[in-house]
Amino acid sequence: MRPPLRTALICIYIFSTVGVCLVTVMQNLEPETRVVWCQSALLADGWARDVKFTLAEGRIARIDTDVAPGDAARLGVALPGMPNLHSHAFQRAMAGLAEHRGEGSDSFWTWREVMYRFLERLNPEAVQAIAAMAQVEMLEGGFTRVGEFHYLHHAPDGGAYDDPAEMAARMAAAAEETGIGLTLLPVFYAHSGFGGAAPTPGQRRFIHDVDSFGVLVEASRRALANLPDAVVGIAPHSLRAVTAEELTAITPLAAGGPIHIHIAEQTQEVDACLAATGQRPVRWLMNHAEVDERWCLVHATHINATETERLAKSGAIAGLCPITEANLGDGVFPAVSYVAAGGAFGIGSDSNVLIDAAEELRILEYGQRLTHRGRNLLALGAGRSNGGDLWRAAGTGGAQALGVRFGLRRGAPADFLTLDPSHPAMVGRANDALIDSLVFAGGAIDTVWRHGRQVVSGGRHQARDAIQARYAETLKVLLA
Ligand code: NGQ
Ligand code: ZN
Repeated sequence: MRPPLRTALICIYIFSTVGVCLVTVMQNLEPETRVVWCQSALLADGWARDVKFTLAEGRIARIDTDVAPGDAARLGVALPGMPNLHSHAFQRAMAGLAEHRGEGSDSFWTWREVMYRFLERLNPEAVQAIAAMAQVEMLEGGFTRVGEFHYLHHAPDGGAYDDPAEMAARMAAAAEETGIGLTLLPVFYAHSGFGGAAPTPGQRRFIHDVDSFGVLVEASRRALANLPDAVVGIAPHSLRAVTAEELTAITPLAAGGPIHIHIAEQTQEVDACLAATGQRPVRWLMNHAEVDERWCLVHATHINATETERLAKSGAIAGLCPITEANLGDGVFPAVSYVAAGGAFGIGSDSNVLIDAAEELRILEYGQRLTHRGRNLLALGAGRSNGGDLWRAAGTGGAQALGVRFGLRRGAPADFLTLDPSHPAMVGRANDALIDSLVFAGGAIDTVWRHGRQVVSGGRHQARDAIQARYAETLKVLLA
């Protein structure tokens, strides 16, 4: 090549590289605006057709209905994303590994032993790798925000990490990688049973006193400070793990954020609570704490009629995790009477043994059908869609439990998914009938948008390949 020509080519290369860099920098500085058009959408005030969403700075800046797509990206049917109000991300990596029969009779408590042995091997890098994988599956499964009930705080020997919020920072890092909305619920855990019993060795990575927990909550806030629209609440683990005095002492640390607790999952725990306090867990909690809209009672599975009424009237959310509750043999929450009493609920993937918003709703409804030998039990009245009512109720309740608001409206977070109405399970359906098919007939999610960004296309998360490869490497070591 002649020297002048080479010089010219080098110059062109340099200028175009600099140009591309400048454009990239400017794009990053510009608040990203996108316009997408959906055939139909479930908006906060009902179904609409031919809907154009203008997305800016993570929010829905504008909604136009009955408009032509123009040059906007064309999508199918939009639904607001589902909040996942209860997750222990690390448990995803042991999904399916506790499904073979042991020597005695297997139960929640023997599963918990397996889980404790599994978590002994987890370091911060592994926790981030597993959490990212679980969050990818959550987004693909229709969940756009997760409430991480986070209790794996310390090193394997029980000693604190240099940064007390090391593990919280890993949750934030995973959320940054996957784009999921994060509500972090740092867990206070101090005892192995009622009456302030000392924790067992298997619990040493969870333990705080009231003072060190205050430090953790503050450090967790800092760890999430740069994550868009993150929320921090608190979670007393259960009445087994927290005394009355500790509960009173830590509640103010929520500072207006959500307060979650595991409450009455196992009959053994109800019996132990009765023996220790003379009251059942939900009754005890409502007598000892101001249970209101800030609260989420996870696994209020075992409640009697009085507790059902009281919880329903309190404004708190019942956190239901139907897949895990079935998997662990917990029992069936009395959802029909609770909803009839005006109770609010949301859904969570909890142990993450299987991650799918529609399937949580399906198992929730099927538990009621099997119990009552009826159909369409959680639809709110005659002529109403079972799937549609479940999606709206769990969405509204789940969002409240995670400190945000549910629904597609102007100014709301741009957190939504779209369905492909030509999918065999969806074809020929419209509006709520599409949600019925999603929940009960295996309809599929096509795209997912979170904080205004498309994170899932064709049912697949954009970072799935890399996150799955790292997860596979992590598991190779963990399960060796
Ligand atoms: C948890 N999971 O914290 O991971 C619990 C098990 C316990 C559920 N409750 C441990 N599903 O409750 O003590
Ligand atoms: Zn849990």
